[in-house]
Amino acid sequence: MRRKLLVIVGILFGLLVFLFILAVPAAPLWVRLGVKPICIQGNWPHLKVVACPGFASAPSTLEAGVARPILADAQPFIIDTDMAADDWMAILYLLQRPDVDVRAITVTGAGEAHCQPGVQNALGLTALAGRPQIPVACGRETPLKGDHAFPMDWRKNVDALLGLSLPKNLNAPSNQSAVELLTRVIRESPRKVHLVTLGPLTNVAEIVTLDPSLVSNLQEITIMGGAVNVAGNVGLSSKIANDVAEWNIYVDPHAAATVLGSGAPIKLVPLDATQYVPMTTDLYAKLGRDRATPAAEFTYRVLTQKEDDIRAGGYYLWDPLAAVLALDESPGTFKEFTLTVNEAEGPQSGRTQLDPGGSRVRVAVGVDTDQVKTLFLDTLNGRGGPSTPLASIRPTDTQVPTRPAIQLAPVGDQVVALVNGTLIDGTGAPPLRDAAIVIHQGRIAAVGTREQVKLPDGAQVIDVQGATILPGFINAHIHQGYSEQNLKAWAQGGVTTVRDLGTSPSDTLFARRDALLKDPLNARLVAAGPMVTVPEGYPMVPWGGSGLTVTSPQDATSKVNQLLDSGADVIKIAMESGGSFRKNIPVLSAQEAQAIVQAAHRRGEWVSAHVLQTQDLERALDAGVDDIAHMVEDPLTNTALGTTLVQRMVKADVYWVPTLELWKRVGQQTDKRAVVNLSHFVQAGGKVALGTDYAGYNAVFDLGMPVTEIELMQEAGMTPMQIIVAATRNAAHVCNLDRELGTLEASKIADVLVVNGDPLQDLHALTQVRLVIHNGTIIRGQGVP
Ligand code: AGV
Ligand code: CA
Repeated sequence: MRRKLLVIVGILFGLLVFLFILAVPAAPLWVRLGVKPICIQGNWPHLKVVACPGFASAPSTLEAGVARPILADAQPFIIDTDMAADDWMAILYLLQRPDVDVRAITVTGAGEAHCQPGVQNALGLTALAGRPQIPVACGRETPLKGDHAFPMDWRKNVDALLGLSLPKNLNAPSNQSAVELLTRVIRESPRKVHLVTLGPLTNVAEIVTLDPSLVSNLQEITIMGGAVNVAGNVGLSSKIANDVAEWNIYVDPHAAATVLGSGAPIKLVPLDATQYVPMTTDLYAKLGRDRATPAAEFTYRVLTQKEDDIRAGGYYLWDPLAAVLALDESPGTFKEFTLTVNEAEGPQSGRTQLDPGGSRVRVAVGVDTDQVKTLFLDTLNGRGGPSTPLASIRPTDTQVPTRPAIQLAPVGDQVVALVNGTLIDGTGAPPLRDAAIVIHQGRIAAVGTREQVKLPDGAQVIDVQGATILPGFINAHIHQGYSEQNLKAWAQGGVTTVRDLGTSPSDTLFARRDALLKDPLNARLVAAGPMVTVPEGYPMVPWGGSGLTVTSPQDATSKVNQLLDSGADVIKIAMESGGSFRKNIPVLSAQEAQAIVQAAHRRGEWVSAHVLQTQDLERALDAGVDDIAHMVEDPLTNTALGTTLVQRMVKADVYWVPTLELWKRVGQQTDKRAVVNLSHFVQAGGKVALGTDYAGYNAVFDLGMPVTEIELMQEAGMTPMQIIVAATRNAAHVCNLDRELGTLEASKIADVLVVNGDPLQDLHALTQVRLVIHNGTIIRGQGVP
C-alpha cells in the first residue's frame, strides 16, 4: 500500500518537472544539479549536460611560474600581437623557449583585442611565464587606412580573456607607445632582432615608415598572415563578401603592403601552411594529460573554453605555427614568392597575391603536422628545444624578479656625458680606454668608446681625463641602513646602494625606506626588514636582538608572504645553531627553512642566509637559499671549508657575501680563517658579492667605500677586477636588482662612480672620488659639495 503511494507520488512529481520544462520552451534552460557544478543547457528537447558557466571559467587561480633559463646566446625577439586566444599560446611558446630572449611585446589595438585589455592580458602572460618585466606597450586602435575590423563579439571575448584569469603583474605597461618601444628596442639591440607579428601589421608599418633604417637591425620578420594559393578566411568566418583574404592582412592591407615593401627579410606563415595544423580534440586531450607548467595549464584552460570551436573544426594553430617556424624551420616547407597586397576596397581587399613586380618573401607552404604539435606540447611544458647546460645559462635570468622596475623621480631633460676616462663596466670585461657614457633621465642612454658614442646636441660634457668610470658600488650586507646620515655617507663615498640584512620589526620600516629613497643624496636602501627565525633563536640569543619568529612550515609561508606584502625587498633567514658562540641555539626545521625559501621564490624574491659555521651552511644550502651572509669559520673544529661544500655552492650558483671586515672587527684571528676559506671558494669559481656587515658587531666599521673589506678580499687572492665585479654586478645580483643596476650598460639606472687613477693598479684609487652620479643626478663633484 505504502509502496504504491510512493510510486504514484514519484510519477506525479516527474510529470510536474516535465510540464515545467515544457512551459519554458523558448528560453535556454540552465538547471544546476547537485553539489557538483554540472548544468543542463539548451532548449527542450535539445538538452545537453555541460559544466556550469561561472564554474567552468573560474578554476583555481594560476600562480606565476618560474622562468625557464635563457641561454646566453639567445636571439633577441619582439612580439607584435593582437592578443587573440592563439596569440596567447604563441607568446607562451616563445616565452618558454630557452633560445628566445623576448625584449618587448607590442599590442596592436587594430586587431582582435582592444589596447587596454590586450596590454593587461599580455602583462598577465609574462607574469605567468615568470618574466613579468618584459615591457608591454600598445599602438593605434584603428588601421592605417580603411575601416576594416574584427567582429565585435570576437573582440569582446578576447578582451575578457574568455572569462579566464592570469596572475597579477605588478609592473605597469610601458610608458612608451608601441611605436616608441619597437623603435627603441630595435635601435638599441646590440644583436639583430627577430620580429614576430601575430596580428594586423599596423605597428610595424608605422615604425618602418618613420625610420626605414630600422630594417637593417632586423634579422627577420616572421608574419602570421595571408593566403597565397589557398582560400582566405574572412568570408568563411563572417558575413563579409571576401573569399580571398586572411584576417590579419584584411584588417589593414595598407600596413601589410608597407611592411612587405620595407626591404626587411620576411618569412610569411599564411593559411597555406596553417591549414595543416588544425587544433584537434586529440591535441586538447594530450594537453589535458600533460600540463606540467603554468603555461601549459593556461593553454589547456583556453582550449577548454574553445572546445566547441575545436569540435566544429574551424580552429587552427595559426599564431603558434608562426612562433614555431620563426625559430625552427625544419617542420616546414618553404617557397620564395614575389607578392603584393591588394589595397583596394572590395571582395579582393587584403589578398596576398603572386605578382612578378612584388616583394620577395619566404613563404611557408606546407608543414609536418605531428612535428609541430609535438614541439608545441613539449615547449609549453618546459621541455624540448635546445638543451641548457648550466654554464651557458645567463646568471641574471635564472630567477626573474616580479618586482616592478624601479621608478625614478623625474630628473629633468639635461643630458650628461662623461668623456675621456677609462671605463670598467662591472661585467668583468677588460677596461675601455677613451670611453664615453651618456646619461639621460636617470638612465644610461649610451656607453662605449668615444668614437662609438654619439654625444647628443646640448649635452653637458664632462671631461674625466685621468679617471676611471665604474658602476656605483654596492655594499650587500649592512645594518643601520634606515639612517639618513649613514645613507648619505655611503653615497658620498661612491656606494650608491646598500642592502640592510636585519633590524627590529616595526610597522613603519618600509615607509621609512620609501621616504629615504626619494632623496638622490641617499644611497638606495634595499631592505630585508627583520630576520626570519624561531622563538628563542638567533638573534634573540645570544645578544637580545629581535626577529620575526615562525612556528611551523605553514606559519613560515604566511609570515614570509606578510613580510613581502609589507614591502621587504629580500628575505633574511637565520641558520645560526650557536657553535661560534659556544652555545646551543634553536634553529628552523628543514621544512620551515624550505617553506621560507619557497614562499620567497614563488614571488621572485630572494633569500640570504645568516651562517657562521659549516654545519649551518649545509642546512642553508639544503633549504635552497640564494646567498650566504658571512664566510664560515669553524672555531670548534678549527677546520677549513671543504671542497665538497665549495663545489656544491658553485654548482648551485649560490653567492657568498663574506663580510671579512666583520671577522677583522671581531678579532681573535677569525679573519685569517675566513680569508683562507674565501680563497678556496674563489679558486673554485665561486661568485662573491661584496658585503661588510656594517654595524653587525659592536665596533667601528668603514662607512662609505669599504676599504678594509676590499683589502681583505685582495688578501684572499681576488684580483682587482674580481673585487670590482663583486662590488657591482654580483652585489646587484644578490639585491635582485641586476636588471637595473650593477653594470654600465644602456638602459640601466645611471649610478656611476668616477675615481682618479686606476683601481686595477691600486684599489686605493677607489677612495679618490672625483664624481658620484646616483639615479642620474650628480651628487658629488662638478661643484656639488
Ligand atoms: O587569421 C588568423 C589570425 C591569427 O593571427 N586570427 C586568429 C589568429 O590570432 C584571425 C582569425 C581567423 N579566424 C578566426 C580568427 C576565428 N575563427 N576566431 C578568431 N580569430
Ligand atoms: Ca593573432
